[in-house]
Amino acid sequence: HATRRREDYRVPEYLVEEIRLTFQLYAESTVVTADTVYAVNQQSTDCTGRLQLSGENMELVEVRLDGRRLEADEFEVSAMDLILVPGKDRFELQVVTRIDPVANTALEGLYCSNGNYCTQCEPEGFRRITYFPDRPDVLARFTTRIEGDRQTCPVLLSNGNLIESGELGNGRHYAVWQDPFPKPCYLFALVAGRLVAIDDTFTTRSGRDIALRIFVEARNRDLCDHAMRSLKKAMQWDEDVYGLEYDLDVFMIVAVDDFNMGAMENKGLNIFNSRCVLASPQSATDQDFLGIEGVVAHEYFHNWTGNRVTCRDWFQLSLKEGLTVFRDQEFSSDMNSRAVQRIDDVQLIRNFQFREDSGPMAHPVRPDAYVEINNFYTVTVYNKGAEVIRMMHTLLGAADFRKGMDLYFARHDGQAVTCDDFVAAMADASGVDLGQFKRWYSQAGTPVVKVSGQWLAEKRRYVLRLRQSCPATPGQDGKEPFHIPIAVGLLDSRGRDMLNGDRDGTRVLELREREQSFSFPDIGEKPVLSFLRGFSAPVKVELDQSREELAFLLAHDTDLFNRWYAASKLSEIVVMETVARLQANAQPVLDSDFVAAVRANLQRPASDKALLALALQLPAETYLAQQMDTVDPVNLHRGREFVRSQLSSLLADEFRRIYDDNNEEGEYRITPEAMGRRSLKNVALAYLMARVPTDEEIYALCCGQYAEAGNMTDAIAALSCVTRIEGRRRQEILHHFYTRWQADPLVLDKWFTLQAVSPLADTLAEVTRLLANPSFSMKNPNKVRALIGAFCSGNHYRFHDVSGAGYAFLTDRIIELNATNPQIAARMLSPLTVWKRYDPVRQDLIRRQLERILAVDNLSGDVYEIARKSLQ
Ligand code: B3K
Ligand code: ZN
Repeated sequence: HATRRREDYRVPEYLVEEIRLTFQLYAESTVVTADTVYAVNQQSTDCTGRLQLSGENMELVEVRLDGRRLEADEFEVSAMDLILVPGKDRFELQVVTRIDPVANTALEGLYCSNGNYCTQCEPEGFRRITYFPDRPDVLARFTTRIEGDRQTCPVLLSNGNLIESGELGNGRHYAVWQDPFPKPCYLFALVAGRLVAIDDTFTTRSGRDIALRIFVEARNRDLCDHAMRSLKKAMQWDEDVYGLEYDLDVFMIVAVDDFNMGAMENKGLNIFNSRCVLASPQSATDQDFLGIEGVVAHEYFHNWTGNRVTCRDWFQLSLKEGLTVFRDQEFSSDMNSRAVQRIDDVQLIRNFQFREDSGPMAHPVRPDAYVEINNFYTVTVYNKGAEVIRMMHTLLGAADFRKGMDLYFARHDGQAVTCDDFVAAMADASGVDLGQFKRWYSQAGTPVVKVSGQWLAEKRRYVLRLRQSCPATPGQDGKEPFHIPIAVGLLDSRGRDMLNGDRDGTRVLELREREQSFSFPDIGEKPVLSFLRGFSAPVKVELDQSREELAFLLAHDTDLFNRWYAASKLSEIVVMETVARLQANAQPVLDSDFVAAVRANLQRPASDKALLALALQLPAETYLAQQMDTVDPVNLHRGREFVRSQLSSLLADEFRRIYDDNNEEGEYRITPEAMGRRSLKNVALAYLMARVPTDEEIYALCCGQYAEAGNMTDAIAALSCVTRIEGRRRQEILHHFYTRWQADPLVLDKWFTLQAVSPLADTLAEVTRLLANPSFSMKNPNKVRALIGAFCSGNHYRFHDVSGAGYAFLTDRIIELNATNPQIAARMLSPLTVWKRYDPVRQDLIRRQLERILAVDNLSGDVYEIARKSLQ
């Protein structure tokens, strides 16, 4: 398992002028003929004369150089590459390979899903199709001819435009696609199968008509409207906000059931996990609708940020991913509620990215080394990467940021570039010095900002003292100070912003030193500090704020994000205090000021219901775990449940009123207001159901909501409450749901997940039984995530049972998946990586499982890298 390093980058010795591919599709034996025109790269200084092509998991049938078939001694072929010395500067190579799409359970390269053929080539899947320079800085024009059976594969698709099609006899037909834009091979795609198309059009601002087409299996025909609407909105938004138009005559999306991640931005032919396309109010929740809108937009936006301008090497992955996540977040903010979107995005950073940053897999946004690049499609590269872009947006302002984007495209359209190139465009367009800022790309770890504020009455001045530090991460001991934009507000006693003259009463401070003070003149009364508004930087804040101040911010902050933050901080303090009491064997009591603050929040007329719903939710156990020196899963769970059940009984009337006031469900809409109302109602229901012992009337109410729900959001909300409570009715309702949705694999994913995240004592036994359910399959990544992933990553309490049974269970599954789908196996490892945060007994149990994994024969590079780093 070799390590690859960013510093070892060399420009390619040969470039590709064009590649013509022919696929003769047969389920177990597809023949691929690749005719490729190579030419020596004038830029290259390595003159080895050797052409080294990557290739894995296929049979090499023959190689021809300018038409002449090469003898076996004229090339070298190994399990990973093909090497030959062409002896000329420009030549055409024909490579014929044979592959088995049906046996391909890794879902990388060409594979079959439900009898349909599809591909996944990013990052290094093209090398499972043919021998090729499988690296993103080799861009080529692709022409693809597909031959297949007309019955089983009426639809034959690839990138670009269809230039020819026809019959072949023997029941077979063909299609030829040509992509006019040179692209790296990771953007290549092929789809063939029995699919139906949903058609629409979009007219660009320059007046070109683009055909939009979503391909799905016939049974899913009616589930594409939302994805199509989302696509059109995304196309419009990219024109409006960035002046970016689509560039081919057709844009296609294909939905497949077996897919390792969410979706893939192949040029003109995006391939999606069906989970990120299909939706109806009956079968998808509000979260699903939002998720689909976001992913459809994300993949579409890649057409410019990723495809037209791509990455020089995979260390630069965040160049396209961080930027495209930022773009999809902004799109979703414009389409829905900006504050809710921000809170969701920040929760992801706090719950998962901070955890990654503090564990053995911590890496910079632009990593320096990897064993398996698939392991670096992480929350750090994607979501912290998006925060880095957002900070530049904050530092430059929207107008200069846009100038920077324009300059980036003007300079680099059609090129494969680096994160440095992106930052240079931003700096040059705006005149802002981003030299120090670039440390966000190179230094891993979450910076900590320690804050102290002082109001000097006699000087009418407020002084803020900030100190930054960043903990060591693997391979990076000392860190240089970051350039951090810190947005702050100061509120007077009536909750009004005092920093007038600043935008929205918010001032952006630029923290560059390890220690720096900022002074605010003309502050005539002691202000309440609203710090890090909108989460202006991905940092941890150490700031002693009293419960009174937090309650005040929760009630009055003009920054809606910080209102939520205050609520979440307040509940964190209260839950952690309860946990500490439980650990000390003391009787827990609920702080009455906290109850009063929550009550006030419930009684205030809710201007934004979605925000109120978010403020009412207690922080997740996975987040709270990070706040403990030694994680204590049992008391953590009990403490959090204690707070929930206490709030439930003390505020039963308020929750009931909120529930009743928001229970009117007319025609289903997915507007922000309607989603906000549903989420508030369902948070109230969850609190009502958290009462111990269960209130019979409430239980009936909950079952009634399940039975009468006209949409999946309400049905799942009710079902999720029921699955947390033992009893016969639980079984009946779960059985009812299963029977009702048996034919819909995406809805069944929810059914698996609800059982996996249940806090009940026999959850692991239930999860183990569900592995044998006929609707479950270890070959389908969605199912693996829905059941095994949900239990191990979403059920902190039961997974970390001190018997170690959860750890052994996960390890067995990882070993099984290692042999079929290494990417998914490696993903599943993440809850084991943070073992050092637990007590000695659990540490020992987890370490033994990690060692068991490392002892497996034929361990994939994917699993090896994460298990190895975890033990170091
Ligand atoms: N670019 C793809 C991710 C490919 C992941 C391969 N393990 C999806 C996306 O970010 O849009
Ligand atoms: Zn992406």
